[in-house]
Amino acid sequence: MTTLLKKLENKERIDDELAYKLYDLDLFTLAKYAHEKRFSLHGKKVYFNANRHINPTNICADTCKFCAFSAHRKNPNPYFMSHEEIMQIVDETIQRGTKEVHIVSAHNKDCSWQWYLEIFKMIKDKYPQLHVKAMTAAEIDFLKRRFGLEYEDTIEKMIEYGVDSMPGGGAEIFDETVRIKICKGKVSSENWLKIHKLWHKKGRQSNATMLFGHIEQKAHRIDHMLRLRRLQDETKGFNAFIPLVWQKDNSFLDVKHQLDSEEILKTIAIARIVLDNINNIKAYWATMGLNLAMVAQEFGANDLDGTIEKESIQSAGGAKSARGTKLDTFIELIKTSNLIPVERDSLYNELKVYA
Ligand code: V47
Repeated sequence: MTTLLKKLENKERIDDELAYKLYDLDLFTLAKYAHEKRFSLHGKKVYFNANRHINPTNICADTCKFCAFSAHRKNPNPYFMSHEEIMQIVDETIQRGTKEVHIVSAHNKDCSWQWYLEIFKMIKDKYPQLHVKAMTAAEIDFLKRRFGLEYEDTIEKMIEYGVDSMPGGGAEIFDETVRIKICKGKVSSENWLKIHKLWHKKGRQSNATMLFGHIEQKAHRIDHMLRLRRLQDETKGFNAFIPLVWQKDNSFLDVKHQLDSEEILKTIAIARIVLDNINNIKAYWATMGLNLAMVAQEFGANDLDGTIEKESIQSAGGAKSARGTKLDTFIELIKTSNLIPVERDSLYNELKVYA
């Protein structure tokens, strides 16, 4: 433990072996070092963006046990939006000042690659300034399994048709023994990382998530972060790390507990310490609530994600996030916490500092 504390004190990288000991430290020791790092990168700034989530379909060929969003017997409301419906959402959200659409679909066998490309093009032709964050590595892998599309070709087309950045979804937990129990058949960890690497090699940026608080052990979370750290050392393509607190309602996992705040904050602090090469740690308010996401800003996080407007994935699992948050709410909360609100774009360029 003394070696670990010495390294933390000296601001040295925590090597792989020592990283597995981080959860043995108490929350406030972790917070001290995580906050130091957060402060050195971002000072008192807390970032957020004006975004809109769009989930065009919930009909899924995969059967992830943690998921409450996909249409199944606990959520028997299958839907598949038309391009016109999606464009109507985009037209409306633009009026409200949205700068990013975050488009994630379930793995629908009837959804052709052409269908995806057409909607990206429609959005970009009409609103060239709107940032399109779309296509998780899990969706790219599904296109390969369903239609035999090679990752490289899919990525080329994403760029050609206007996708600006990739979201971090589908990472879940990289450990293969856990993965087989919670999302057997979906993109493998190796391929998730490979797809992001290919995207980064094109000079593009993406995010990385980690779904935690289900059946995984603490060591699996550390392993997950270390695999991301290794890729980031190589490519520098990840903008943000987003630890997603698993929401347990309507799932097919036999887990009754929901993580407590201490464990969530510890995980955020550890992420800030281990992922010394990823600039931004999001406290995703949709999975931990706005209040805890604000507290997390003192435990290593520097971002709240965005307004979202309509949230369907986590709210299906019980989160109180279905209707998004107002930009003014972020600003007020951050100001009253004696921190500095900063509206950013999707690539973390500052748009407005509310000094
Ligand atoms: O990959 C599914 C997760 C992810 C549940 O890149 C659940 O900026 C909690 O990736 N409880 C999709 N999580 C969302 C996602 C995301 C969200 C915000 C920002 C970004 C970004 C990416 O949602 C899935 C899965 O890991 N998820 N079900 C659930 N019950």
